[in-house]
Amino acid sequence: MKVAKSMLVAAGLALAVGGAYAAGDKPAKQAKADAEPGFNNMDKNNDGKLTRSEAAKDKSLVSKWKEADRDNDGSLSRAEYLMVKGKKDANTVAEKVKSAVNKDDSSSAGATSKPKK
Ligand SMILES: [Ca+2]
Ligand SMILES: [Ca+2]
Repeated sequence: MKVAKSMLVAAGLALAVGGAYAAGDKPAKQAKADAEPGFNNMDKNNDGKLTRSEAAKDKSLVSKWKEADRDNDGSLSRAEYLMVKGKKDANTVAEKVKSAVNKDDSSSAGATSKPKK
């Protein structure tokens, strides 16, 4: 009887450990947070706005501060932040598409030069 009980405890422990591991195991999200501080991370006083000093970690954000602060109140609301970030993401995607298209061009050029043989 004692053995059965300890097996149950062990099973319960394994479940608890497994659950904790699953909860903490989000590598993709973690990597993204490392690459960019993010709004919530930078909003130290949690008022839903970024002051210029709060945003100082994000150099690209500071460099576009005037463009980002649409209502000129000296801080960025989440909407203002996302608008600037969205723009940046769109540019990144556009660049990726461009380089992909260029790659296709060079590979098709290689294919057309093949029959020359
Ligand atoms: Ca703040
Ligand atoms: Ca603003």
